[in-house]
Amino acid sequence: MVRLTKEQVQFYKENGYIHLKKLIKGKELERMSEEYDKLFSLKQNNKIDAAWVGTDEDRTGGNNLTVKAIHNLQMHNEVFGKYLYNEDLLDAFEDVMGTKNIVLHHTKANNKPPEKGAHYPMHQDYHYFPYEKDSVVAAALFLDAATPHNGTLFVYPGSHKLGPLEDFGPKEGSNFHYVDQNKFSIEGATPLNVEPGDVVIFSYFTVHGSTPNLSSKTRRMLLVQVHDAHDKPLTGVPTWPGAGWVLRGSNLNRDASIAKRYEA
Ligand SMILES: O=C(O)CCC(=O)C(=O)O
Repeated sequence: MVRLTKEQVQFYKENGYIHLKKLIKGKELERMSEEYDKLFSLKQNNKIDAAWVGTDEDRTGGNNLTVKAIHNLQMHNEVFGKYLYNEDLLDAFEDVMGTKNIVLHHTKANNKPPEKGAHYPMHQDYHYFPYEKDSVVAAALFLDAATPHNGTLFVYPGSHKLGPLEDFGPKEGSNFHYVDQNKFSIEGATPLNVEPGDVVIFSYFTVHGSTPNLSSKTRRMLLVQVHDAHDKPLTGVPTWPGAGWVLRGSNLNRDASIAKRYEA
């Protein structure tokens, strides 16, 4: 059990993110690392290109930079499901979210291949899944050390206080969402130099992104997105497998009627 200190909680409140060093370690980290590699190797022929390069159609052509992404990790291997119940992770979520009732939104692994790992433009996750009480929080677990040279995460400290920013993606003909790249340039952002096992927790309003991976090594990361059990989506019901799964506490609002039994 690793509860956040008052100073860490205050840092999160001020900055919209917190970098937790070596939160995941030992056998758990080793197994996740092994299963992550096996998964990407097994699925290499599936369509998993997810690079953000203008329009959606551009994703697999015209640019040799790519990110490989696999969603719903808990549907692939038990280690990822067990990770969702990691007490240290849940303690950290509870401490920054200020609730004991935490449910899953979705999971995703982003794999930036050596020499051609694409960047992520600066964005807020809010635009993908807005919620009434804005309780959505992400945890990025790094399986490899990452620096600005191999595509680490960059954040704009304090940007979570700005609320929803103008969404530029759709204006520019893309289904991706991103903020004004001149106002929120990657050069002006703060890089988080991470080591394997480090977790960065951030609000869905925190402006973040990453540089390309031009190094000779893969940069592996996986994301867990959660929200307060008693918060509601502003746009439809989430359809990710496992969405709404209670990770800590309980969900008093969960509808138990038979008619709703197939709903997330
Ligand atoms: O993988 C990265 O570097 C950034 C990922 C990210 O921001 C996202 O998937 O929303």
